[in-house]
Amino acid sequence: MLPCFLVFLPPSPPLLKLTPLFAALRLTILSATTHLRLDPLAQARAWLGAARSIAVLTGAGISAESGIPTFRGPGGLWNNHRPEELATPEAFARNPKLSWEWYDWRRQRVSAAQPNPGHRALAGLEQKAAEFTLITQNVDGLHRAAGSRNIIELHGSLWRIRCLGCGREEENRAVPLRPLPPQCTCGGLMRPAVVWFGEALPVDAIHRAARAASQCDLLLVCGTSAVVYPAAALPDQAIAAGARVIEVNIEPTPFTDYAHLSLRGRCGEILPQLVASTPASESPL
Ligand code: BV8
Ligand code: ZN
Repeated sequence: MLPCFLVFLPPSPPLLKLTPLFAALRLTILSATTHLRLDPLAQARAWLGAARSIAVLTGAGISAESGIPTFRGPGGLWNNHRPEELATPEAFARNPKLSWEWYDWRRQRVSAAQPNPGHRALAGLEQKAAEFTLITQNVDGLHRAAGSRNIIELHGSLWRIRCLGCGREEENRAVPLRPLPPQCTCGGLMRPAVVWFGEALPVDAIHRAARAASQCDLLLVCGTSAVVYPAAALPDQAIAAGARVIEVNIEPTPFTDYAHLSLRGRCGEILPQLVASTPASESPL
């Protein structure tokens, strides 16, 4: 990056002789460092407006303003159980009823919640962008409820259940879900159709996500602590492929130093501002 102090170096007397040359140099530096001066939100809008292909990666933070506890934030704990303890095949095998009571509690919280302005802003952005892919780690289904369409649910959905016996999978929106644990018509035990820690992600989902991240012009990373893999590797893949990456989070994350821009604030406040003035994408980046 160009040493910015150069930008503000007043022309010293000897340099006056070089005035035309100095002025030209200064102009070059000024134009080359334009991006250093636009306020971050304006810069983000400019990049978003110029992007032809946009991808977005979201985490629990985007649903926080809908009243859904995040994994690592306040209220993340359930009955003194850390989510990572409950979201595992071992926890389910140990006590399927306890695991289902947690998922049924989360389904009840989500069914009482509404998408927030952050979810809706992304649904609006999808309408404007020439190419748009929404990659979410969330299993709450609030992006779809907000009107987003091209969604990759990397970690599955709270609203689908799968039989451990015959493998049959179905959509189930019963709230509360009774009896717990639910049984399949084959008599098998049903589990939530989510990806638990230690389990592989659906191959199709992770391939589509990796492709979207490495082919986009701009990746928005919203409300994620960026610590759970392989999802947390997607921003690095986007940067490696030459995309610009903008992070939106109320606090810094392990990814912040790598982002081209990190906008500090709540998704429900920043995303509407970001998307509102973004023109429908015509020009390539
Ligand atoms: C796998 C579904 C292998 C279930 C979930 C050591 C190093 C690297 C990796 C590993 C390792 N040890 C183990 C692993 C692998 C592990 C992993 O990454 N562990 C982490 C903890 C280190 N990954 C796995 O196990 C994956 N599988 O690796 O399989 C394999 C391969 C082949 C064959 C067999 C096996 C599976 C990972 C998926 C697990 N399932 N969810 C359920 O939901 O019940 S993960 C779950 O946790 C979420 O989906 C999400 O991914 C993650 C939580 O992260 P976030 O969404 O970011 O939420 P968090 O609370 O952490 O942060 C919220 C953020 O929002 C914060 O930054 C906060 O500041 C911000 N925020 C809050 N409010 C707002 C906001 N921002 C803006 N606005 C606001 N209003
Ligand atoms: Zn079955």
